[in-house]
Amino acid sequence: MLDDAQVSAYRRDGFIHLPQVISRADAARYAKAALAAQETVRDNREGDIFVQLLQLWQHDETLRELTLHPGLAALATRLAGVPLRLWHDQLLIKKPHNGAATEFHQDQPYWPHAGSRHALSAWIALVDVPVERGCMTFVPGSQDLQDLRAQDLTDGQDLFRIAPELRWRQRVTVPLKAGDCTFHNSYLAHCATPNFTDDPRIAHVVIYMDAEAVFAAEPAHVLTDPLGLTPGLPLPDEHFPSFAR
Ligand SMILES: O=C(O)CCC(=O)C(=O)O
Repeated sequence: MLDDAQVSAYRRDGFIHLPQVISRADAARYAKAALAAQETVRDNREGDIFVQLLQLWQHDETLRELTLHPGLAALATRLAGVPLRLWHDQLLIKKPHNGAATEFHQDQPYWPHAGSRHALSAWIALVDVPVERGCMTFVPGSQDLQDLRAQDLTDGQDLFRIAPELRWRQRVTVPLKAGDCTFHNSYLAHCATPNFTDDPRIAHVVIYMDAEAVFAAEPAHVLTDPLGLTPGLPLPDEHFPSFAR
């Protein structure tokens, strides 16, 4: 459970670090499933930043358990303060010595949602993720910037071109042990270091959105484009399960 001080800190800073949301043993079990999923699930991303596998909850029984975990959804709901549904999950695997940072960006501008009161991601470390293996860095408070265009996460200067004041803000880098998690607001500026180690960095990310937000025709998105959704209507539970009680 989260106390009021933790919820207030999340709402002020836009992120929170929660140690051991799952045990190390469970993290190891999910890491094994993640590595196996690389053989069966198509990589959605070109380039060196990370391998991106989407919708594990639809492809893998073991990872489905993590994505749809009611305890994790309850933490997200308490932080968000609104009923949530799953937007999507993703495994983000930085290969050993991948040589590329995930550059500063916000998440929300990539997504075709309108009327969202809150969206957030649970970034769960399935292996130890020290700074050298590609942990996340956040700009606390940057979630207040909600009118920026989408930023290029391959370009380290892109966010600062459109929000130059962010360059001078304090950054917080959060190494995670296997089983630890961070939650971050969908508007929070964040990045991740390259993987300088001999082992893969494996993160499972569960993205929650406002259950009542509606589909917007733009921007295009790989998950909604094939579904023929109607702009202005909530996303269908069948593809985006609701955690609302
Ligand atoms: O894990 C990474 O490299 C970046 C993750 C990220 O940007 C996110 O989860 O929103």
